[in-house]
Amino acid sequence: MNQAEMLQITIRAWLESQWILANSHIQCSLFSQQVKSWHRNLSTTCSTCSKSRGLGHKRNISEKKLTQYFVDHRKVRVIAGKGGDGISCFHSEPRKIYGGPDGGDGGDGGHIILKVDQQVKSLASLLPLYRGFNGENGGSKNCYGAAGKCIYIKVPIGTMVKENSEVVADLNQHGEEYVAVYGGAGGKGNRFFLANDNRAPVTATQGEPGEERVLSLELKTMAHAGMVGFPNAGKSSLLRAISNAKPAVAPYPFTTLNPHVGIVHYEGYEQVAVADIPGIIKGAHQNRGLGLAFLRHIERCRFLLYVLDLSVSEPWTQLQDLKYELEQYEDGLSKRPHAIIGNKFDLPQSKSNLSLLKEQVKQRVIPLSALTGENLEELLLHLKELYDDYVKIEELQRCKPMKW
Ligand SMILES: Nc1nc2c(ncn2[C@@H]2O[C@H](COP(=O)(O)OP(=O)(O)OP(=O)(O)O)[C@@H](O)[C@H]2O)c(=O)[nH]1
Ligand SMILES: [Mg+2]
Repeated sequence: MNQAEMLQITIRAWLESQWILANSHIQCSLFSQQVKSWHRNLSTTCSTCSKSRGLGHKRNISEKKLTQYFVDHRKVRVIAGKGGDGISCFHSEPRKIYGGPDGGDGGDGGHIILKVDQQVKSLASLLPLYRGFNGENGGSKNCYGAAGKCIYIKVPIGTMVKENSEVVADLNQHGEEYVAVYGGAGGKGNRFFLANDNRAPVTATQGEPGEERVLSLELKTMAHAGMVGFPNAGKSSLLRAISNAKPAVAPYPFTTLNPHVGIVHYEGYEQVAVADIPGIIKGAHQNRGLGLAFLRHIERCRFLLYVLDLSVSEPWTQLQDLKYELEQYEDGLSKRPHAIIGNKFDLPQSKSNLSLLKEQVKQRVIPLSALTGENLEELLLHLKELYDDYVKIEELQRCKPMKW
């Protein structure tokens, strides 16, 4: 082998080694890309990775937006389905000319039913008009038409149904149903009219139209305890302190525009529902302020928590005014089992106001601070006592106590 051939072999070997090196580089980069894509795929499905990435917390809905979602009054027009028509026809087949009447009946129209669903929290999803399904017409060969399906309208617990301002139904239990309108009966086919004196009837009747009603649905908050107080007394702050509910809190009146319900958990899985009812003002029974709309919610509560602002002078006048408003709205409403709460006990002027309040009011007053959490235990224990008394009374009257 001469020198030139030796040089050629070395160059070829060097080129081959370079090619292998380049190839392995390409493969490596392809592999690393593959690993990256696996990682990307894995990271999207892996719960720990997604946790570490920090999913954004769902923001609380503002009170203003909540007002759009929370609807506690709706007028609906409900029209049940029409019954299907019966038909008139005669059976005929080869060698059987006079087969007799065989027109089937029409199917009944579908009802429209209000059904309580505890998942539904407001009347916002209700439409202004519901039309039921019509029944099918009857057919030849004695075929009956199919009945129209029922339409179920889901409503929240505590829905009151009124017609011409008269209460026609009060729906308080999960799963309870109220037939708002009945579907029309199906018409009769001519087979129905077959009789000894009429062997070939041609009569068939039409289906009846479905019922039609205009109903107003009103939602009354169902809770064991209802917090009643003037605006800014600290009702929402108190509800936040004793439950997981998150009503808006701000240093101006009428922050809360809708009732909020919070659940207080006790031992043995007992749950007491407490409602924060928007502020009542003097003249609320004449529809001043947020007015009658919210007195209606108080009516449903089994016992009341009067929340007074101890930082304001003469706090007993708040209690008198609140009781007066409730009494004007409904006789005996202010006398329901109740507790009197003196809030904002942490403020300096509250101490002297509390002793004055105790002189004026003979009942027990629970001083506390929703802001600092001072003396909340006393309220929670008293709330349980009120709840236990309510359950006992319901059981004595052989009624089922409301469970949340
Ligand atoms: N110092 C002090 N401030 C409180 C206490 N409780 C509530 N506040 C303040 O009082 C103001 C009104 O509180 P809210 O809880 O919004 O009062 P509310 O009764 O729900 O008011 P409306 O929703 O308007 O009816 C807020 O600025 C609270 O921070 C308390 O115990 N101590
Ligand atoms: Mg409030």
